[in-house]
This record gives sequence, C-alpha cells and structure tokens, in this order.
Amino acid sequence: MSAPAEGNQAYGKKPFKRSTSHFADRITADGRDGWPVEAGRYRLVVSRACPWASRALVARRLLGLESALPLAVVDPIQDDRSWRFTLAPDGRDPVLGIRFLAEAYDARETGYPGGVSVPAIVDVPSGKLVTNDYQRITLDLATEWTALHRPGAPDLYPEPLRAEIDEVMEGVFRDLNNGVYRAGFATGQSDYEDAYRAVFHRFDLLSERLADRRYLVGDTLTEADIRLFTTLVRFDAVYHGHFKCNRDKLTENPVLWAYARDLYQTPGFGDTVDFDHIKRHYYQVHTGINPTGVVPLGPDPAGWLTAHHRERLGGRPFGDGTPPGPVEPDERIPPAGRP
Ligand SMILES: N[C@@H](CCC(=O)N[C@@H](CS)C(=O)NCC(=O)O)C(=O)O
Repeated sequence: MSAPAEGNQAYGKKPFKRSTSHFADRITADGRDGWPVEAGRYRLVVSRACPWASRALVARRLLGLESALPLAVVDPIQDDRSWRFTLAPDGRDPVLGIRFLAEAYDARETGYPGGVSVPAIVDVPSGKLVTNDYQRITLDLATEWTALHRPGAPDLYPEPLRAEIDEVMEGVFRDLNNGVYRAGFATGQSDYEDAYRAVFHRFDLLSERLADRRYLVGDTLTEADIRLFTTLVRFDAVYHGHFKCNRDKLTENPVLWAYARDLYQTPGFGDTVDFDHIKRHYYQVHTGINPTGVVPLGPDPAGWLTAHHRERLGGRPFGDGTPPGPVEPDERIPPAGRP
C-alpha cells in the first residue's frame, strides 16, 4: 500500500512538509554501498511531470548516459497504487516486468509505509529499488558515473565551484523548487503568504544575479542551472495558477524568461520536457486543490522557441566539451507535449 500522492494529504492547518528520501543508497564508482556503477545494470524510473525526476532526465542527457542508464517513463497520472507503467505495451515495464513502481519498492523493503516517489533507480537483476534520493542522484551521475560519460560531457559539479553551487542551490531549493509546493499545498493563509513571498523574493534575487551572467555559477552550465530550470519550465503552466504563485508570470520577468528559454533551447534541457505530462499530472492528481480535474488549455508554449539573445553575455555552455547529440527516437517528446 502506498501513501497518497502529495497534495492529497488530509487537510489540517499544518504547513506542507516534504518527506525525506528513505532509500538513500548510492551507486558509486567503487560500489561501497553494494551498488557499483555498471552500464545497463540499473533502470532510471521517472515521471516527466515531476521536477525532481526531471533533474535526472536533463543530467542524463547532458552527460550522455542514455545507453548506460536506460529509462522508464511512468504515466503522469497516479492511481491508488501510485506510479504506473501504463505507457508501456501491456502496461508492464518491458525490462523490469512490473506494472507499478511500488513493486520495486516492495522488493526492496516489505511493507514500506512511505510514499512511492520518482525519480527512482532500480537494480534490474534483483528488481529492487536502489535509491529515490533525488538530491543525490544527479550529483552522483555527474561525479560517480564519469567512466560512462560520453566524450565531450560537461563537468556539471566542478570541484572548485562546489561551495558556490551548493549555496546557490540551497536558496533555490528552499524558496523556489520547494517554495512553490509550500505555496500550492498551504492550507492556511499565512503559510501560503510566507511561501509566496519567498518564491518572489528568490525571483528578484535570481533575476539580479542573472542580468549580466549567462549561468548561475561560473561561465558554464552546472547542476545549479538544472535545478533552477526544472522549476522555471513549470512556472506558467502550473505554479502560477494551480499553486497560486501569481505575483508575476515567468514571461513577465525579462531576465528569468530569457534565461529559461536559453536553457530550454540548449540540447538536453527542452528536449526532456513534456508540457502535456506536466499539466495533466498537476491538475488531475492534486484533487485537493483542483477538485474538478479540469486541465487548462493555456498557456501557449510557442514562446519557448523565441530568440533569447543571451549569447551576448558570453559563457561557454559546455565548457571545453560539446552539446549532446539528438534524442533517441523512443525518447522523443510527442507533439502534444512540446511547442
Ligand atoms: N518525495 C520524494 C521527492 C520526489 C517527489 O516528491 N516526487 C513526487 C513527484 S513530483 C512523487 O513521486 N510523489 C509521489 C508521492 O510522494 O507519493 C522524496 O522525498 O524522495
């Protein structure tokens, strides 16, 4: 039995509290937790709706880990057994042979009482969940999976910049990545207002920071940009309306809108985004805040492809490396999900 999806928790006047990842084993080059990096051994399970899982989708593309770490995409709509493989033929993941992600959680720990969340990495031979630790997964893809990176892969977590990257990510997580959820799931006026203020305080700080620099830290793409992108790309489609973060739209903030478009148009970012999955998940699953389940038609995503002019700020997106190649045909976003 899985816990109810976030957002449908019983309504008391408690602030929204994010659960911590229960399964925090790490897949490392030296295999110290019993899970060595190995091509083809693990399966990355994501929802394209989920911002935390989407970090892993972007990092995997930028690093060229597609064939080393194959992908399973779940249906954006959970049922009472949580995430389902209904997009696969016969509703079963063809490699793991399971219908619900919960089965991999159960294989790892019988009777685990917590929620079944994505991203999740599953060990294919045993069918067991290895980790759902979304904060760690992408950092390990960048630093532990290096032997399997593509030639020309960028360094997304460069050693000399880690302290600054961590500091930037901390504020982005608290006020934006998680701040929008605190606003959206608030059940009391003052909790909502606190979260709303934090979201737009961070908007203001970031638009100042990014006015004259192309990326958040250094002059290349890093993990910090991935984490900001996955929230910004959802902003007008869901957070502005559904989560009531409506002081500004992203499109009304010239700096952040240009920054987000620049990333969206960079190979590895926009080509992982499915606006159809994003909108259907939030508006249909969170029945506590959208009881009708009606999904809005707007906004028009066409703007994501317009010129951003951020090249003028310089920057070297991939440092000494190169952009990733085209998306594999079976991972391309269907027309309903893109501009
Ligand atoms: N709550 C997860 C973080 C990732 C997360 O919240 N994922 C969401 C989708 S955006 C999810 O799978 N929610 C289902 C649930 O928690 O029941 C954790 O603490 O590990």
